[in-house]
Amino acid sequence: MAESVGPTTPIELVETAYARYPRALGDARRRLGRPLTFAEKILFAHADDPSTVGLERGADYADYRPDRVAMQDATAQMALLQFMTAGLPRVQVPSTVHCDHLIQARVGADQDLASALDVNSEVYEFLRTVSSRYGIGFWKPGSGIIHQVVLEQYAFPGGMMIGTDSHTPNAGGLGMVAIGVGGADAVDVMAGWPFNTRVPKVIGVHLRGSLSGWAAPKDVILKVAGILTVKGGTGAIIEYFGPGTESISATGKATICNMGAEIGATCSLFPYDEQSAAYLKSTGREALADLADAHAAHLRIDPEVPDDPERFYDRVIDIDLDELEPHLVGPHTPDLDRPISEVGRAAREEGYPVDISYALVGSCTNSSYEDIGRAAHVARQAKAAGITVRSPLLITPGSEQVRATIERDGLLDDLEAIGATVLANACGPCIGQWHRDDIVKGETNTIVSSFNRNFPARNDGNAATLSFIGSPETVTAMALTGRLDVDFVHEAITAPDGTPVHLEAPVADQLPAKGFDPGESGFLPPADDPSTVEVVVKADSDRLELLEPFAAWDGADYEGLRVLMKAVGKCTTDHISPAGPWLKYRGHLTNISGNLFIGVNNAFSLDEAGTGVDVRDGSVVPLPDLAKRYKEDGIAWIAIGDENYGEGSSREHAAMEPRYMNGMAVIVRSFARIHEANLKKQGVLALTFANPDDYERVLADDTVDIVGLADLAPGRPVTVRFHHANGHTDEILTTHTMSEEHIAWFRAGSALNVLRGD
Ligand code: MIC
Ligand code: SF4
Repeated sequence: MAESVGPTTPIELVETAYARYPRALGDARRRLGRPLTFAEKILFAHADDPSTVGLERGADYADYRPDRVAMQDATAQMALLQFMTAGLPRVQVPSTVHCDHLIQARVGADQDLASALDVNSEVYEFLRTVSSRYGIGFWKPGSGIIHQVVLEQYAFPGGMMIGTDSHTPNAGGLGMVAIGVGGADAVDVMAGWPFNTRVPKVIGVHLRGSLSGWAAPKDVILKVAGILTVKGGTGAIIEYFGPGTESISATGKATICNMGAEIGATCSLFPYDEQSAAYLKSTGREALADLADAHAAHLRIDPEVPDDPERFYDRVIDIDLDELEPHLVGPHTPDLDRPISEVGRAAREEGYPVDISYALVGSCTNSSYEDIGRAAHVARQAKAAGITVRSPLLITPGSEQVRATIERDGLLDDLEAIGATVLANACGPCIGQWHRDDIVKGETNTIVSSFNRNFPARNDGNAATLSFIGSPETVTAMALTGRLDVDFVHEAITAPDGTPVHLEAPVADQLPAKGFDPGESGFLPPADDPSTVEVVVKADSDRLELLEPFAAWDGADYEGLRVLMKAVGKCTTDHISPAGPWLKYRGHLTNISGNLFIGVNNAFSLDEAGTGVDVRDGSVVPLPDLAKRYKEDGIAWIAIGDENYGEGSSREHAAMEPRYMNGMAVIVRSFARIHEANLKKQGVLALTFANPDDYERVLADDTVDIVGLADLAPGRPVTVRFHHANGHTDEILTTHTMSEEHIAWFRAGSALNVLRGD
C-alpha cells in the first residue's frame, strides 16, 4: 500500500528514510573500507540491498528505492498514459503532478493563466482525474514550477527522488539526490519496481571563500559549466563541499544544482547545513529541520574527505568564491562563459547584436525570494535615479508562495516601477511558451535571461535569437542598460538626464523576515475512493491518445535499414522533439511525431535544418515527413548522432517518436544520460561508435545491417555494416551500455512491455 500523498512530505516518510541510514552506512563503510562522500551515503541508504549493491562507479548498474516521484504536466501525460497500461490500482511511491509547462506567456499572469485553463482544459482534466484515480497528488496550474514547489514542500536532506524533468536535481540544494528521468523510469518506480541506473561517479567541487558583491550562486554554476562543458558531468553526481558552501542560501544552492543538468550531471548535491535548516523552518517545516539536525552526521561528507578529496572523488574542482566574478554564458550553449567584463569585447568580435531585445528573470532555476530580492534592489537603485528599463523585462515567479510573498513585501512593486511585466508562476518563455511579436522569424537579436538553457529556438522558436544567461541581478542590470556591452559592474550607467549612476552590488534577504505567504493553495489530494473517478481519453482527441504497445523484436538481425539523418554538431532534445508549440501534443504520440528531428542539422541536407533526403528519389523533405514515408513503405531506419546526442530535456518523446516512426537504432559519438536511458526503455538500440571517427563513414545512401542481435550481451560490441552505394562495405564496431535487463526490454519491444508481462 502506498503512503499518503499530501501537500508536503510527511515527517514519518523522512523518519523511515533516516532509519535506513545506520545499517546502510555500516554496509558501505565495510564494503568500501573507507569514509564516505555524502552522495555515497544517500545512494547506499536508498539501495535496494546495500549489502550487495554494485560498487564500481560508472560501470555497475544498481537498483535504488527513491522516496518520491514528481512529474510535470508536459511529461506526466506520456508517463501516466504508460502507467495506465500497466493495470495497477495505484502508485506505490508518493507521487505528484505539477502543472507548469503548458501556460503561455502573452500579456501577464492573470490573463495568461485564464487562457491556459481554457486552451488546455482537456489535458488538465486528464491529469487531474488520472492523478485522483491512481493516488497521485495534483498541483493545479498557477501553483508554480515543479522544482520550486518540490523544494518548498517535498525535498528533504538525505532523501532520494526521481522526477520526469531534467532539472529535478534542483532539490540537491536541500541535500537530496534528485534525478531527472524519462517517464518510463518514473512508471517503474510508481509501479513498485526499483529505479535502475548506473552507479554514478562523484565529482567534488571544493568551494572556498564566500560570495560577495555581484557574484551570485548562478555564477558558481556558470563557472563550473565553463570548466566541465556540457558533457563533463555525464554519469556523475556533482558534490559541493568546503567552507564556501555555507555562504550560499538553500535556494542559491538549488540554483547551482538545477543547472548541473546543463553539464550532463546525474544530479548535484550540497550538504545539510544551517542554511538548509533556516529554509526548512521558513517554509513551515520546523519538525523536519529538527529531525535533520538530529541526523546531521549522515547528511554531509565524512570529516576525513576534505583532507584528501582526490581519494574519494573521481575529479576535484577548486573554486575560490572570493574571486568569482559575475558571468554571462551563451549564445546557443550554456558552457560558453565569460565574465561580464569581457562580454562587450566578445560581442564586438563575434558580431552579437549589442542591443538587448528582451530581458527575462525567473524559471525554475532562479525565481526564489532571494533572487527576486536582489533583482528588486537593483530596480530600486534605478528608480531612485529616474532610470526605467531600456529592454522589456519579464518576471516569472517560481511558485505561488514566492509570488504572494514578493508581492506582500513590495518587491514586485519595485520591479514594476521600472517597467517590468509579471508573468504567471510557470515555465513560460523558458520553454518557448512565449507569444512574442516584436520580431519576425529569422531576425537576429539578443536576449538575456536568468534561465538555464539557451539552445537555438528554445525561448521564442526563432533559431536566430542569441540567448545569453546570467543571474537575476545581472539580467535586471542589463535590462536597464539595454546593451550587452556595458560593464555595469565596473562602469557607471547613464540616467535619462545624462547623469552617470554607479549601481551598487545587490543585497537582499535570503528568506522573508515575515515568513512566507503561502498564497492561494494549489494542491488537490487524490480521491479516497478511486472507483468514483473516471479517466477520459476521447477517441478523436488531438491532445491525448491511448498507447499501443510497441512490437516485440522478431528475433532476426536488422537488415537493409536506411539512414534517416546524420546529425552534425549539437543535437539536443530541443532539436529532436522541440517544445514551444509542440507542447500541446505531449499526450498524443501520433501528433507529436510530426516534429521529429525538425531542429536537426542533417549532414545530408545542410541547407535547411530539419530536412532529409529520400534516397529513393533524391527529394529533400522535412524529416518527419521522410520518416512517415519510410514507415508507410515498411522501411526501417537508423539515425546517426554526434557528441552528447540528446543533451537537455528528459522528454521521452525524443525516444518514443523515432521508435514509433520505425527507427530501430541510434548510433552516436556519445550520448547524454537521460536520452540514452529513454531510448533503451523504448526498445531502440542506443549504440556508440567504438571509434568516433567512424561517424564520418556513414553516407546518405547507405543501407545498414545490425548483426549478431541474438547474441546481445552486456559489454559485448555490436557489429554494424554500412553498405555504400559504390559497392564497398564498412564493418563498424559499436558499443552499448545495455545490462541484461535492458536487453530484455529490447527483446520485448519496450520496458513497458516487460512491466506488463507481455
Ligand atoms: C526543459 O527545460 O527542457 C523541460 C521542458 O523542462 C524538459 C522537460 C520537457 O521537455 O517536458 C526537461 O528539462 O526535462
Ligand atoms: Fe520549466 Fe524552464 Fe525549468 Fe524546464 S528549465 S522546468 S521549462 S522553468
